[in-house]
Amino acid sequence: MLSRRSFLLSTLAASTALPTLAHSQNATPRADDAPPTVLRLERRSIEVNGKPASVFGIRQPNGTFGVRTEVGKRFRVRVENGISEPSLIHWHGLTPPWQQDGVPGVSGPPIPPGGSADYDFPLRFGGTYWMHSHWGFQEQLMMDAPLIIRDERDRADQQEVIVMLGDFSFRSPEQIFEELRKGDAMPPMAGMPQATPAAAEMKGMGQGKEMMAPKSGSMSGGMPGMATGVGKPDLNDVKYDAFLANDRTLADPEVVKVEPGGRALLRVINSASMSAFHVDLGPLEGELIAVDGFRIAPVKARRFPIAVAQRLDIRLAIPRAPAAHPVLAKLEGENKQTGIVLVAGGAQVARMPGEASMASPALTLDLESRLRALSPLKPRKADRVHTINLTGEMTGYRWSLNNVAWTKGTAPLALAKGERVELVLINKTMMPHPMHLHGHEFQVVEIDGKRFPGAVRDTVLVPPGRRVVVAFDANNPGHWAFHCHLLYHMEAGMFATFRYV
Ligand SMILES: [Cu+2]
Repeated sequence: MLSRRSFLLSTLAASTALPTLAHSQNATPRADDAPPTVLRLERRSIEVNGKPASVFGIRQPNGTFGVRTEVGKRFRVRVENGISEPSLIHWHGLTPPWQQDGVPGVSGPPIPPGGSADYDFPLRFGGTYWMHSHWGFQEQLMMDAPLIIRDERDRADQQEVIVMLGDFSFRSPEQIFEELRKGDAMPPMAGMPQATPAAAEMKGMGQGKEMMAPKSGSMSGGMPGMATGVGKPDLNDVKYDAFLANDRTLADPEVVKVEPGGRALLRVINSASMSAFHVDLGPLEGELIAVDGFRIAPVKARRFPIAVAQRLDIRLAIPRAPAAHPVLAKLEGENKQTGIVLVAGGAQVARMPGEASMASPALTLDLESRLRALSPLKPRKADRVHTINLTGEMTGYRWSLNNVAWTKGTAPLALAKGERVELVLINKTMMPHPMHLHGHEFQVVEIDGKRFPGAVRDTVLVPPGRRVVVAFDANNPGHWAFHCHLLYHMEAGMFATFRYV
C-alpha cells in the first residue's frame, strides 16, 4: 500500500539529489506550511447524446477540475481515491522525482480505494499540462483533468480558455479492448482500407518510407501523398459514440463569453484515449505559441493538428464585431467533429452539426517539421542512441516496441545520468503512434533524415513509415515510462521503461 510516509520519504530522498528543490525550499519556506491542494478521484454523471453516462473525474473539494498554479511554486497535492477501485494519477509533462510520476508498477503502487497519496515537488516551467490515471482503462472513462501552470506568457488582458478533447463510448473499455483483440471492432470506414491487406503490403516494403511518406504540403485538401491506395494509414480503430469538448458534444456545446476586440489564449488538451484532431478556428487566424507547454517560434494558421496527449497554446485576437466563433476539433480521417463556441458581444450561436461536410485528412508531420523551439537544448553530440522500432499488427491487436510487448519482467532500457540521449523512432506499422516520454522534456531533432532544431515537447506523433528522432538530457534519474499514448496500444504492450540512477 502506498502510504503517505513512503511518499514523504521519497520526496526527502529526492531533495538531497536535486539542488533546485533545496534552493526552492529555502527561498519560500512558508509555502510548505500551506495545506496541499486536495484532488478527489470520483465517479460522476454526465449526459452524452441525451443519455446519462457514468464517468470519472478529478476535482478539488470546491468543484474545480484539476489544478491551476504558477511556475516557481511547489506542486503540493494530496490525491484522495474516492472510487471503488485502485487508481494512480500521472502528471503528464511534468518532471517530478520518479516516485511521484504516477505509473503503477513503475513509479509505485496504486492508491487503494479510500486511500490517499501526497505529492510535493518544484514546478520548473509553466504551460499547459494535464493529469490522468495510468491505471487500467480509467483514462477512457475520463479520469483526467487540466494541469495549468501560469507563467510570464499569461497576460492580464488575455482570457484563458481551456478546451479538453475526448472520445466517448457507451461500451466499457474492457469490452472495446476485447473486441479489438478479437478483431471485430474495426469499423468499415469510408475510404479507409482494412488493416490486413495493407499490413501485408507493408511487410514487403522494408521501412516502407518511400512508399508511404507524405511528400508534400498542406494539411487541407485530402491526404497528401496518400491518395494512391497503397500505404494509407489505419486510423480510428475504435468506433466511438461521441467526441467531447469539455464534457459536451456540439448538440449542446460549451459557450464561452469573450471580449469583442480582446485577446484569448486557447489551451487545447487532447485527452482522448485514441483520437487525433485538427483544431479548426474557421475564419479566425490563431497564433500557436507553445506545444506541450513549451514555447515555439509563433506559427499563424487557422488549423492545427493535435495528436493524442498533446497540447496547443493558441493566441487569438477576437474581432471587434459581435460574433460567434466556433473552435472545432475535427477527427482525423473522418467527418466527426466536436468543439466549443466563443461568443463576442450579443451574437447568436448557431447550431453546429456533429458531422462536417467532408472527412478530415490524417495528421501529418508538416507542422511538426516547421516548429522551432524558442529554448532549444544546447547543441551536443548524443552520448547514447536508442533505435526504437514501433512494431505490431492488427491481427490479435498486438502492439510492441522493438517487437517486445512489455510485461513487468521486461528489462528497462539503459542510459546514464548526464548523457545526451537520442531516441530514433521508426514506425513499422500502418497506424500513427503518439510517443510519450515520462519525466523529461525532449526536442524533436530529425524527421526522415533531415536534422533541425524542432519543438521541445513530451509527446511526438510518428505516422506510419516515418522516422522521428528526439533528444533529451538524462537529468532526472529514476525509473521512467516511455510508451505509445493510444490507450489500447499501450495496454497491448507498446510500452518500455528507462532506468538510471
Ligand atoms: Cu500506438
